[in-house]
Amino acid sequence: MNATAQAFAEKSPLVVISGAPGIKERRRNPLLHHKVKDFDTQQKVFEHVTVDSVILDDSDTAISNIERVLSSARRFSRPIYIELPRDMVSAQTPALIRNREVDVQRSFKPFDDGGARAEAKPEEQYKTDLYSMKEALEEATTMINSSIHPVIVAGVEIHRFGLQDKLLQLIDKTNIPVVSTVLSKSTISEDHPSYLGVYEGAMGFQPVREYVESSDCLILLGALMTDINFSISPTPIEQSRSIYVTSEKLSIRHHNFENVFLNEFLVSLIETPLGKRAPVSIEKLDDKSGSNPYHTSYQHFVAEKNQKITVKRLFERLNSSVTNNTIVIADVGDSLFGALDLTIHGQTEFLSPAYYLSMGFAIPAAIGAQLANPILRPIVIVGDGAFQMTGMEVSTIIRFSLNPIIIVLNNKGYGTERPMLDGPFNDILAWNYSQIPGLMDHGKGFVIETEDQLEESLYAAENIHSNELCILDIRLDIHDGSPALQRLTEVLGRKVQ
Ligand SMILES: Cc1ncc(C[n+]2csc(CCOP(=O)(O)OP(=O)(O)O)c2C)c(N)n1
Ligand SMILES: [Mg+2]
Repeated sequence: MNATAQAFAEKSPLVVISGAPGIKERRRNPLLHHKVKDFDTQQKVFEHVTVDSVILDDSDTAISNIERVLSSARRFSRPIYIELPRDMVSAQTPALIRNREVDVQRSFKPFDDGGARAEAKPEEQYKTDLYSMKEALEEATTMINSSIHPVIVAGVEIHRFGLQDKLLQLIDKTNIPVVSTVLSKSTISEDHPSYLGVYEGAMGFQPVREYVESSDCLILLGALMTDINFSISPTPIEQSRSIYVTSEKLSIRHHNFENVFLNEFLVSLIETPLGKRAPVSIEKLDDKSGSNPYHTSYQHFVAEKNQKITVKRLFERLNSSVTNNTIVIADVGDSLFGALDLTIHGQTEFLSPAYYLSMGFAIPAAIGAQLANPILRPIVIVGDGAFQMTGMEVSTIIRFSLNPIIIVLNNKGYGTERPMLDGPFNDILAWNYSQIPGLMDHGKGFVIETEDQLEESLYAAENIHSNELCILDIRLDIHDGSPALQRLTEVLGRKVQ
């Protein structure tokens, strides 16, 4: 349920397929095992975290209903729910009719996307309104061409709706610089010359924040307006300087345009007469913030013998393990904050639940990511607290012969919480993470206390144990934290008090 809620909040098109008692078993409403309340309770619960759902209780309509819900998942890039009573598994359906018109809207339930689209609308209202589009384009073109330093904020919908190539076309045509959000990190390769960095409000790299927040024309493409993405900043983004388009709405300054959506708007924008500018770069070697991901220590790590490992040094070293053949998966906590400073070379090679922020994402996500793309080796960065929630999925990892490198940030508990409010509730049982491969009789575990042990272990994980699961237990000081975490907890701590 929580995973589905996370997918809903972060616009991931998840398909939940759920078994149910057979239709014939339901007569006289018996107390069957697994039943919560009524036979439709499960569907009703899931309706709150899905955009469409169906119980396949009629073989005549089953196919069209499946097509409809799958189509809803694609349109809204959000989860759907399919329930299959057990005596319908082998039911015969009428022959499949191809190219059927799918009524996406038929069972679409209203949801509130932070005010974006609080009401369900009939399907035709999701078709682009050409008049609205024409006016929007005129206004957007004038605003962009007359601006002094525009910047594109590439949001997570660029990835969810497969619009990366279109984004690149817009950037190449205009030379407008681009940032990602925390949730959309690596939507564009971080080596792209027009890429400035991740915009993270107050916890981010200062020159990127200053560039974005002083822009006179922010082009927000498919970004979720979340606190983590945007507002934890002394000078947040202003609507009066923004073009804000998603798969559900478009506004330019304070004007709202009906029925103009991200994909069509982006395509049209590429075709409009937008001027080409001189390329922009920001001063990447400035290290005022103390956490500059472009600083030389990030590029050329040299391990110091017997030097106790710290979070900052760990990520500096990890940066050189991130290549075109890896995908970085970061769990919630300092795993995410530290990982934001890694440079991701490929497109969509960084995954993290950076909005809903539910702990326990990374280990199961590694299974999905590697099965979906076996070429990429996952580098999984996970806190000890998060690992204790879902870490047993390493068993599935081994069963499917997957080979992620799992970096456990072992700081004896909920490190992210300690600076805000500390107490015994932040402590967890100390596990010996490096012995898990031994327990499962597969893979290799390492204990890391110092920089040189980190260097040796990563070398072994990458060269000697490259085909198997590796778990690195990074023994950190209990109060250590990334520079980004220190800034974030300072802001949040003030709010909690
Ligand atoms: C399921 C869930 N429960 C609680 C939280 C609140 N929370 C955010 S970070 C955190 C601590 C995470 O601990 P750990 O995984 O060890 O990472 P660390 O903070 O130590 O880096 C908690 C409890 C959450 N985000 N998700
Ligand atoms: Mg921890």
